[in-house]
Amino acid sequence: MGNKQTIFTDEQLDAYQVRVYILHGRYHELAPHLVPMDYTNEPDVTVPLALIVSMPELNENPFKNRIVESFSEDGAGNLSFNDFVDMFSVLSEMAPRELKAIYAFKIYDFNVDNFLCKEDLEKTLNKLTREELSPEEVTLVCEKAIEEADLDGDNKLSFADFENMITRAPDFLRINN
Ligand SMILES: [Ca+2]
Ligand SMILES: [Ca+2]
Repeated sequence: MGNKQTIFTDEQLDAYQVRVYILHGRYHELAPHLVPMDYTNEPDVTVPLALIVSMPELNENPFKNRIVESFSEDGAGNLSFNDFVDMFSVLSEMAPRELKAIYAFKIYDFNVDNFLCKEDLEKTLNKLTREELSPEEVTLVCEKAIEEADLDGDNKLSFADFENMITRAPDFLRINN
């Protein structure tokens, strides 16, 4: 975080610091027994997934567990304060599209093998549509999506294939609702 000053204007930096300050208050509130108020020495603390997903921003989100897992350095959903800040930055409306794409890919990769296979996409589509499509429709849409986006023909989507897919179907970037 040391080079933020060179990337951001003073005004943006102030806004960033205020946001981090507010987020720290909320991080502390989630687990007052774990999280100290004084964070100047960046203590080695994490808050478990079960507490994070109870937050109003995530509570109703069908991807909540995958979102938290994707931002946790240990992969199991325990978030350090830095992970927590990163998560809210990506979920914010202002997040750059490229960053959203990177995390959407991680979130949809349910079996964490760095590819989106048909099963990953089916789970994703079921969640995005809140189970409103029939299993046949889901299979059809996912087969079609892979067929159209799969640039190297291995029948699964790498990140490059996924970027190809979201240029046609930007709805796949709506991870925050
Ligand atoms: Ca996968
Ligand atoms: Ca492929």
